[in-house]
Amino acid sequence: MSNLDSSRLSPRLQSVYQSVLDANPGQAEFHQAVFEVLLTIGPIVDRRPEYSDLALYERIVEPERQIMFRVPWTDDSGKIHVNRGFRVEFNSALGPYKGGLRFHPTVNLSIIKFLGFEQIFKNSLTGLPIGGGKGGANFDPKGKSDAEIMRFCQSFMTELQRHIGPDTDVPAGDIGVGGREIGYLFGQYKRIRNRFDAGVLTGKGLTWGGSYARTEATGYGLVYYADEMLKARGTSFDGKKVVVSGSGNVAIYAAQKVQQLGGTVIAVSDSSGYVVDQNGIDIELLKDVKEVRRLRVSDYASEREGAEFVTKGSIWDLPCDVALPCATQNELPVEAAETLIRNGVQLVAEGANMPTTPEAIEALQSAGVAYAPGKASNAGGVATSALEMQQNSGRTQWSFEETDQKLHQIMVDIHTQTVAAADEYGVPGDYVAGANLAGFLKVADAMVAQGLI
Ligand code: NDP
Ligand code: 2IT
Repeated sequence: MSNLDSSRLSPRLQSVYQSVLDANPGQAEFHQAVFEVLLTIGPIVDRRPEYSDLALYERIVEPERQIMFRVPWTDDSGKIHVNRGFRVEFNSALGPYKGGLRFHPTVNLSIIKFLGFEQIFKNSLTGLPIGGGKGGANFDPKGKSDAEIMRFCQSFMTELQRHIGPDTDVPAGDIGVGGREIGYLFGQYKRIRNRFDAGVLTGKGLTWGGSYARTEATGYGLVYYADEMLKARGTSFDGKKVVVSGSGNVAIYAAQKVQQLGGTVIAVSDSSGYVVDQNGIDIELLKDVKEVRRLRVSDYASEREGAEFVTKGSIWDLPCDVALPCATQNELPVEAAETLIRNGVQLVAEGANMPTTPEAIEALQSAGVAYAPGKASNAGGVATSALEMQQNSGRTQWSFEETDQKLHQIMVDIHTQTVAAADEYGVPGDYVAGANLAGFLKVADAMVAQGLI
C-alpha cells in the first residue's frame, strides 16, 4: 500500500517500522496500526531524545507476551471442532492488561495485535490505570446454539484462566462477545479458580458485578465525543442526518444517543447489507431484532414500514451530515470517503477500531472533514470497563446516572486532551495526531520510569 511508505516517517522511526515488517511478516493490520502511530509521533523524536536512547520505540511495538492456544469443543451433534485462541498482553506500563475478546472467523494474530496495539494508547487516553491487551478466537458464533456457545466459552476459558486475573489481565467483549459470552466465561473462570474475582472480566451482568452503562458505553461515548467535535465547530447533532454502520453493541447505542440529541439515524447495516429508514431508526425494534431475537437488519426492514433493505453498493453512498463507522476494520475505503465528501459529510467519528483506511483518512482530512480516530472516540467502552473494575474493587455499584455522567466527563476530557496535544505539536485540528501524541507520551514516560522492561 503506497501510503504506508516508510519514507514518510521521521528518519529515526523508519528503522523501527522496517523491523516491525521484518519480524511480523504478513501481519497487514498490525503494520497499518503501527504505521499510523509512527507517522504522527514524529515530532516527539527530537523533543524527547531519551526515548531513542532507551529504545522506547523498539520496545513499545513488541508485545510483552503473546499467547496462542487450542480450543477444542463439541457441537450439538457431537462433532468435534478445533479453533485457535489468542491473548496478546501488549503493554502493562499503566496498569493490568485490559481489552476485549473478539470471536469472529477472520480473527488471526495480526488482527489481535493491531487491536492490542491501539488499545495501549486508547486506554492511556482514558486517564484510568489500565494497560493494553486483546484476545479472541477464529470462532464463528453465527448460527450456533446457546449450548454450543457455552461449550466454546468454557473450553476457551479453561486455558485463558491461567493467564488472567483482576490485577494481571482483564478481558471484556468485542465483536461476537457480549453479555451472554461474558457470563459463560466468568462461570468457567470461577469454577476452575474457586474465586469470585469480580474484577477479572468486565461487561458482566448487573446482578453479579457488572456496571450500569457498560452496555451503552461505547456507543454513548462515541456520540459524546462527536458532540464535542461538533461544538468546537459551532454546531450540534440537532437536525443532523446520521449514518451508522454495523448493528451490534456499538452501533445500537450510538444510534440511540444520536437520536436523543436530536439527530436522525437514517441507516444501519450488517455484513449482508444495509437498511435505510428515512424516518429514523426505531431503536426499540432494532434492539429486539438484534439483541433479543439475534436476527439480521433485513428482518428489521421487513418488520418496519417505510424501511428498505439494500444489498447493492455501500451504506456510505447515502448522503449524510455525520458518518459513524461502527462495524469493523477497513470498512470505510477511500472510494467511500470520496462519496461522503461529495455528499457534504461534515464529521466522521470511529466507533469501530481502525474502520477507515489510511487513504480514506487522508482524503477526509484534506477535505476539511472533522475526523476522529477510534482510539479517542470509542474509548468510552473501555473507560467504563475501568469504572466497572473500580466498583468491583470497592464491592459497590453506582447508579446508571452516576456512571453515565462519569463516562460523559471522560469523553469531554479525552476531546480536550487530543485537541490540546494537536495544538501543542503544531497540527491543530488533527485528531489522529492529537490522540496518538497524548496517548503515547503517557505510556512512554511510565515505561521510562519503570526501567528496562
Ligand atoms: P458486535 O459483534 O456487537 O457487532 C458487530 C457488527 O459489525 C455487526 O453488525 C456485524 O455484522 C458487523 N461486522 C462485523 N464484522 C464485519 C465484517 N467483517 N464485515 C461487515 N460487517 C461486519 O460488535 P461490537 O459492536 O462490539 O463491535 C463493533 C466494532 O466496535 C469493532 O470494531 C470493535 O472492535 C469496536 N469496539 C467495540 C467496543 C465494545 O465495547 N464492544 C469498544 C470499542 C470498540 P454481522 O452480524 O453481519 O457480522
Ligand atoms: O476495543 C475496545 O476498546 C473494546 N472492545 C472494549 C475493551 C474493554 O476492556 O472494555
